[in-house]
Amino acid sequence: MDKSIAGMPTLTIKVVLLGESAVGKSSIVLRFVSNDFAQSKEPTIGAAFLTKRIYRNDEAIKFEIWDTAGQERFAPLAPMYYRNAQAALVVFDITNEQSFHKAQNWVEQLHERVGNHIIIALVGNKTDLLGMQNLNMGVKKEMIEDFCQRENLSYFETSAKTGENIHEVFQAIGEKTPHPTQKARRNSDHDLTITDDQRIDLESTTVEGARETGGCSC
Ligand SMILES: Nc1nc2c(ncn2[C@@H]2O[C@H](COP(=O)(O)OP(=O)(O)OP(=O)(O)O)[C@@H](O)[C@H]2O)c(=O)[nH]1
Ligand SMILES: [Mg+2]
Repeated sequence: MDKSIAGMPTLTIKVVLLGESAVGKSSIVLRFVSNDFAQSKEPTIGAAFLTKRIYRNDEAIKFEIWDTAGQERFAPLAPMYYRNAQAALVVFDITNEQSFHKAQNWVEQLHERVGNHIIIALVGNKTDLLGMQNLNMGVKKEMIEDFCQRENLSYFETSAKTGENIHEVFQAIGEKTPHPTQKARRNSDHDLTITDDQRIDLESTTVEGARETGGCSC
């Protein structure tokens, strides 16, 4: 059920998820949008687009989410998705140091190419695995803290599996985004927008092995 209330001002926020393959980007989105989790999930091809509304006081926040593919062959597509985004979730797997270094690269790329026009949240996902791992195998806390301080980032630890902190990450982005008065669009329910449970999978000709944009699969 679309719970949007006619006439309610809606702040639309474009969010992009970036990070190495298999860190859990799609799982974070799935948990946020549908409160669901899939133990074995196919890697994303190109990117997926989903939307989700949340309600805060007397306004709605509509997240337009671009869930990018982490496989290296799709990396050239990323600027297309982050260029117009207001916020980025840069995700790594908290048990995998290599994925943290990749996240650092994404943050540096965003700062270089988008400057301060984008809100960045660093997300360490899969906290549910921490107890099961040898502690030495996880990403060192000091390393994360140093990086966040240096780059002035918010940091969240999440588990798409248990749902820990997933809603909080998006809520924090909603709070950090400048208020509607000048920037946000006020949409009525009659606007031609994509509703919460529709999704588009994009596959681009520019990438080897991928096909032409498929359009809406709804
Ligand atoms: N234990 C655990 N597994 C997770 C979590 N999040 C994702 N996974 C698993 O990790 C695997 C990869 O998850 P995806 O969400 O597909 O990862 P992705 O970052 O979207 O990967 P790409 O689409 O290839 O970029 C899947 O088998 C998920 O079930 C988590 O919080 N905890
Ligand atoms: Mg994915």
